[in-house]
Amino acid sequence: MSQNDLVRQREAVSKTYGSEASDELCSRLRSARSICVLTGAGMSVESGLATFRDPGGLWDTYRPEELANEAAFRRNPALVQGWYDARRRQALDAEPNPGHRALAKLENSVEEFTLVTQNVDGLHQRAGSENIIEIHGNIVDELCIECGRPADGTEAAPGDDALRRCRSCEGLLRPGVVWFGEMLPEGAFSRAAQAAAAADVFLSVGTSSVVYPAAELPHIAGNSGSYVVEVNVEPSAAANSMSEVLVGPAGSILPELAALLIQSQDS
Ligand code: BJW
Ligand code: ZN
Repeated sequence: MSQNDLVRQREAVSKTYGSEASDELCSRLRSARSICVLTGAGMSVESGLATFRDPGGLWDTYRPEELANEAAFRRNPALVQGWYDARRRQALDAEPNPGHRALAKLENSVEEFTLVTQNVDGLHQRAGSENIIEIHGNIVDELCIECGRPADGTEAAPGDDALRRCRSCEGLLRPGVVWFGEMLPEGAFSRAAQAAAAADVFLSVGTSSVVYPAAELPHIAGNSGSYVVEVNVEPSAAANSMSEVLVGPAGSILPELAALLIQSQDS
């Protein structure tokens, strides 16, 4: 988005844009019984992992249609397995950042908390979050593309064609993530939509809000009366429909939000 687009987008709406929570958000957070958070790739930038669509992101080199769908995998399995192997190693080597840890703290400070993540890197779990719905799967998992049998890790030794295959049927192993055109894990979206609708405060963190059905969640929350807040280094495609937009890195803003809530409970 150009600087002019950004200014126009900011002028077009009357809501709060800033890096600090408004008084309204402070009071909504303090009285919230239920909080739901949706996270995207921006959440893990401060852990050293690239986003998809930002300059220098994962799709600067390959377009999504070359990698993140079943047809691409069948066309060039070595490329796709190799790309996911590299990303799996990066995810396992990365550490949760202060934003991940702040969400884990938030979970312990409110009666109901649901974390819906589009991320496949497992960093929320490693930061201590518990009630997590991984709507796009997890990069650590692998399964057979033909029979669905989960890999057990012993398939790692490459065969003649250097591709990992299923022990039962010799089918190719694919990552346990959700590609374009595929259904989300069973029940995952309906549970996420329920949590969004029940939330007093809904946070949309580090996502461009262009991939569906995840991008519906802030609207579901807003239509059910939630106070819907975006946390992003720049306003996303959904910024206009937010109650408030906090512009800045998740690793700084989320710890501030968690501190607001925790301090108010201590006093
Ligand atoms: C920071 C930051 C910092 C940076 N702090 N912020 C309705 C309308 C139109 C299309 C569809 C529709 N419904 C379904 C579709 C089709 C499709 C879709 O959405 N297409 C659109 C792109 C047009 N959806 C699907 O196919 C989904 N399935 C489905 O709907 O099933 C039903 C169905 C089945 C069959 C036929 C029809 C329907 C599945 C979607 C799967 C998405 N998969 C991917 C790949 C996962 C595997 C992998 O990891 O490789 O998931 S795509 C990719 O995008 C990945 C992400 O989870 C997802 C979202 O990206 P995200 O997280 O938002 O990242 P970015 O890079 O886009 O944004 C990063 C943001 O961070 C930016 O805003 C930065 O500013 C910000 N940021 N630093 C805070 N420090
Ligand atoms: Zn198989």
